[in-house]
Amino acid sequence: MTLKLYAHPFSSYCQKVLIALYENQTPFEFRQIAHDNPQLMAELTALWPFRKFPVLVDAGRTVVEATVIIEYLGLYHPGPVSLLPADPRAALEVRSMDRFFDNYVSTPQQKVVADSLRAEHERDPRGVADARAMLDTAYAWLDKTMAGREWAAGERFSLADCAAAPFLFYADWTHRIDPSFGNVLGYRRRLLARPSFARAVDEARPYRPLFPLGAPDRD
Ligand SMILES: N[C@@H](CCC(=O)N[C@@H](CS)C(=O)NCC(=O)O)C(=O)O
Repeated sequence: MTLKLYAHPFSSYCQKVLIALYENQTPFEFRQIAHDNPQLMAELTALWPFRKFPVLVDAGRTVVEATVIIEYLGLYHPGPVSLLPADPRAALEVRSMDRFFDNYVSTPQQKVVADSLRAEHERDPRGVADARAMLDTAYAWLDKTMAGREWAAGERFSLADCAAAPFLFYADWTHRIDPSFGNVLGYRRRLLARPSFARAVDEARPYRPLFPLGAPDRD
């Protein structure tokens, strides 16, 4: 039975999983999230009442959380590109970098964007300032960490790079990466050149007008 992915092409967490699927050319049915499609939204709500996406369905089994979905694909639908090293110690470094990108790049980036969608009287300036400060700290830490590394956990493209690609992509749109962080910017460029991510970026182009802070004319 075909894998079903409930996702949207413009969503960063969905792109994280799409990269893994594209790396291995894994076939799947794209169930595209559309808030004006009540049937689809009811399906999503029944699968995962938090209505967060991506959600993967494999022969009646529901798998949630982008990281877990990617690990699940590696276990149940493996392809030629392994995104988690077999050596548990090397895998720990990959997971550690994956957590960094989720918690210290994506979370503050989403905070800034979500706040911009709120009505003026519901905004949280202190929370946004903290989120921007966290992004600055993350860029500085990553710049040091990436010195001499091609990919997030070293020489091989991994789960951590699936996270880094969309999160650094949108983080730079949201809170510009300072030009002094050459290692981060070079890494972001390598990610954009990776065919799996380039495909996800291209598929999301039509939705750029939806970016609430205004999509820059680049990338
Ligand atoms: N922790 C989740 C986060 C998923 C997430 O935040 N997805 C966003 C799209 S990028 C979403 O569902 N937004 C809709 C909402 O929050 O209602 C994961 O790792 O998959």
